[in-house]
Amino acid sequence: MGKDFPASCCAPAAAHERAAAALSSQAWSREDSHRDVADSMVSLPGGTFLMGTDYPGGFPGDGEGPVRAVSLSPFQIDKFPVTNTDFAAFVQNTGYRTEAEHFGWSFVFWSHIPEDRFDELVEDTVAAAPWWCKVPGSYWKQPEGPGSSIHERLTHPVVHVSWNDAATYAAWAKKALPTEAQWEYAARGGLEQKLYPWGDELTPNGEHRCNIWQGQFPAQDTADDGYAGTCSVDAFPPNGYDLYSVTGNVWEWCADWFQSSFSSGTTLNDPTGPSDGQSKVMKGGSFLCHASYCNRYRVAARTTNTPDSSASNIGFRCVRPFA
Ligand SMILES: [Ca+2]
Repeated sequence: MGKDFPASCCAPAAAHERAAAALSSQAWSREDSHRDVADSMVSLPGGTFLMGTDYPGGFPGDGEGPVRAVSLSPFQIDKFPVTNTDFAAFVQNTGYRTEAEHFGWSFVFWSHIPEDRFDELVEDTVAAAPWWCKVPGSYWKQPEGPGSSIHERLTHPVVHVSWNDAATYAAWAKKALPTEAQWEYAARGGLEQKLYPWGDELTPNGEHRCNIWQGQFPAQDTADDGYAGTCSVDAFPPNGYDLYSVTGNVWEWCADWFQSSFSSGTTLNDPTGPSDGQSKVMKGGSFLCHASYCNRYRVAARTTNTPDSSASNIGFRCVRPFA
């Protein structure tokens, strides 16, 4: 499997039939939280930066290049991806049910499903990416389906949230999803044209700086970085702008519709992407990204998924205009 393999390694797209929406109340107490990282935002001055990459080890088909100048107005962005604690507060306040709940299932990575319950829990797998399992009853609060919980993962990023879910949360929080340009500018942390939020070396001085995959994908994750699956949003040091968990851990939804061709002509001001499309941009890579298979944990890397898709490695963070 080479680098031409489609983005289904990153996160599978769902072919959903719309289900009738019905609100339900879900009990939750914020006192269950170990720590509250909600509403921690950083203010960024904006300005002009170089977006994208011409790095030869990237994925030209993803539209990572060419490098182009982008100018941004000042904005604020969450230091952390939205956590399970954050999302629980939203659900408690609004009674919101995610699309995974409406559809009755989501995608779970195969090795996170208990071996002795695999046949019971898994309804189907993705033909082109059989490590993605359709698990009825999996959603943000039951990340591996019935019998699983987020109890020990309250400071982990929420997962199994679709783009539509993320946008609804953002509106509730009086925020918005970041444009891809905002996300990438913030992720770069003030560095120019570096591969990662901290520089060009994946493991400086042998230290892991993000939660990705080690070992043989998809058979064995040796978790040399300390984690197989998601980890707490503050498990690794922040970048130069004090943003945590920028690369690895979970993919993060952006506001933009996906396109794969850009020009490098004139400086773009506050670009928001195409006016319509089929799927949304995701940035940052996830705990499934691996150097030999999907090195999309670089700041310029990108992938895409349909707005109603969800999986166990997709989350988000929010922005708001500089007040
Ligand atoms: Ca890991």
